Amino acid sequence: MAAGSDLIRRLISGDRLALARAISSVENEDEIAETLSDQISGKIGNAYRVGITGPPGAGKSTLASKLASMLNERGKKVGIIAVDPTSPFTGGALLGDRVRMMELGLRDGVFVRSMATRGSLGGLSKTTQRAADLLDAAGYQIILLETVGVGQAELDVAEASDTTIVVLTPESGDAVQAMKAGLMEIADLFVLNKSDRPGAEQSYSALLNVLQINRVTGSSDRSKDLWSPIILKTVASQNRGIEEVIGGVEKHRDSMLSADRLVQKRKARLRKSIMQLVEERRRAIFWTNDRRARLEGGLELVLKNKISSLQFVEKLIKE
Ligand SMILES: Nc1nc2c(ncn2[C@@H]2O[C@H](COP(=O)(O)OP(=O)(O)O)[C@@H](O)[C@H]2O)c(=O)[nH]1
Ligand SMILES: [Mg+2]
Repeated sequence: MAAGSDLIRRLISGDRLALARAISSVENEDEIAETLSDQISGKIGNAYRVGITGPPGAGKSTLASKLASMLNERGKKVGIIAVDPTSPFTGGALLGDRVRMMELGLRDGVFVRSMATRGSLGGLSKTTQRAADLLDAAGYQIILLETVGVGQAELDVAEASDTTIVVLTPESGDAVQAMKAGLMEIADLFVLNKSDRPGAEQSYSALLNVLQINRVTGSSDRSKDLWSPIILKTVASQNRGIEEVIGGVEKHRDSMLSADRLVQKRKARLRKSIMQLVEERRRAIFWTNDRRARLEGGLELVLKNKISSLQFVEKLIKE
């Protein structure tokens, strides 16, 4: 308990080591993790969260670091959380990229952190969100959440963002892949990175087409939004188009603010996280040693068809 409050006090005063420790604690779900999350409530809600997702190798980490640099030069404190097994922070990228990212993290006002991808699916988005909360409490104004857009867990993480950027490349089939992976539904901004590569124009047109079809047919929930996703071209490795991406995020934020969507989005996030907490708590309360023992005993009866699963559940709950 005391350890937790001391850590939070130091974290809020700008101690990076304390912040790193607190994130590890949340990541490992150790004994002070819940206390930490509890003690920062009231100190969060100031940061703007931007999800960056897309296929491996699209340039998400490169884009995140360029965005962070530029925002930092504009006087913002920026945090990057990468939930990506192929991310430079955890290996998989060229050494030069990794070194550049680490250098970025040494800057004052930029905090870089990768999260392990172990753990349950639901756990991943929960831990990411809690880590983002810690950065928020520590005064980071913009938090970039990088995830590989391949599965439900990653989509969940994207949901934890105020604005979601989907990064694609001119490599053939990306637009179609993105549709299949459900990325079209979550994107507020598309970034067509590696626009220095051949086929960039065709990919841009293809993507534009898909979006227009979506808009006309209203085939997604997006038709209810006042915001229509936009597409921007970048060459992240050459720092090209970065300013426009920041501008796009700001435009989306303003659009949400004016339509009161930001509050709704944050409420939805909060609702989910509170429900999740209730679930966890209920589960812990329910599964006493006694009930666990009775479960073991009951398995035999169900297996031998003496009682149905449902009947057994009723008994377990009632007694
Ligand atoms: N040609 C080109 N390469 C890029 C661009 N952006 C990033 N890269 C390179 O693409 C590779 C993968 O980038 P990375 O940011 O690690 O991708 P991630 O897996 O999506 O995070 C790295 O070697 C980058 O240097 C770009 O705009 N053009
Ligand atoms: Mg990466």
